Amino acid sequence: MKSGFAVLIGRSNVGKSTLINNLVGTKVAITTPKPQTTRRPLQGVLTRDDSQVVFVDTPGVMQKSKDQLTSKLLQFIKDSLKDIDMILYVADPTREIGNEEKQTLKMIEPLTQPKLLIINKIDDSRSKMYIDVYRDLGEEQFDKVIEVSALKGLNTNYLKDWIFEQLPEGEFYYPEHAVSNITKEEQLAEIVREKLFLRLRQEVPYSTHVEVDEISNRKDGTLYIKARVLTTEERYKGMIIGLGGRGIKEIGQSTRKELEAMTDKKVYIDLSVKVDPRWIERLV
Ligand SMILES: Nc1nc2c(ncn2[C@@H]2O[C@H](COP(=O)(O)OP(=O)(O)OP(=O)(O)O)[C@@H](O)[C@H]2O)c(=O)[nH]1
Ligand SMILES: [Mg+2]
Repeated sequence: MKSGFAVLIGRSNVGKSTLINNLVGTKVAITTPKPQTTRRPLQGVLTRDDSQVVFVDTPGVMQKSKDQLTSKLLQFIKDSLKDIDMILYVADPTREIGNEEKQTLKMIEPLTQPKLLIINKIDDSRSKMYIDVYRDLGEEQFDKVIEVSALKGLNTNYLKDWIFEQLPEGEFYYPEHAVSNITKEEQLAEIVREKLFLRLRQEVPYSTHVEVDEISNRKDGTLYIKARVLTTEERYKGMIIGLGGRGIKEIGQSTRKELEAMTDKKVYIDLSVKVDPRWIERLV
């Protein structure tokens, strides 16, 4: 048997979470066009015959900033680099190499595990702009370069084959059919957070966190969910709720639609908004 941990690392928005979902074959991580969507090192699992790879999604590396959330996320990234079997560095060739790339490259420099540079978003015509720069970087500092589109699933089978080839001998870490390490409550909270990120502007999404208090099956077959949206400040609370409650209602509706498609059940979701600035401290 073969098994191992493959960590996905890279700056924000390069498509790490989109790629995990593609590789695992189901949505385990949330994805949005906004930076810092991923906040925790979530694991996605892919098992093929007698081999199992555990992908570790990480928050995007962001320029050194003094805010508490960014420093916490950076610590999560550093912790995720311990005890791994390979490094999957994801790059976005529509954007040039900047300080964030340099910071990320420095983090993986001392590591001796196999290093793969994944050049993502090749479906986007703007990827031509910097693709050669990333190809050169790959030649110099990586064991292998693979170009993919996580969104369209281009070349991802080839990518999987390479990953499986690097796996060391070992027992499975998860049951054969597992896809992720997160609980139902955590997955639900993440889906609500995705909808918040998609709807809210500027700094507001970064003030929010979601906690799920109840998931239960009602006698009539509906799935009942009670969740709280937490925000750091009173003024954001109003913005999340929106005029006449329209904002929070839309967030609830889009969450419900996704859950109904996922579970094939009727879903009732009870969402409230609370001011609680201490959620960042509780983030683990
Ligand atoms: N065109 C194109 N867009 C992509 C591709 N992969 C991801 N995206 C888009 O890029 C944006 C960011 O994707 P995410 O998967 O959330 O990126 P991430 O690296 O996980 O970002 P953080 O969690 O914030 O670090 C989303 O709008 C995706 O739809 C791709 O292959 N092609
Ligand atoms: Mg992500």
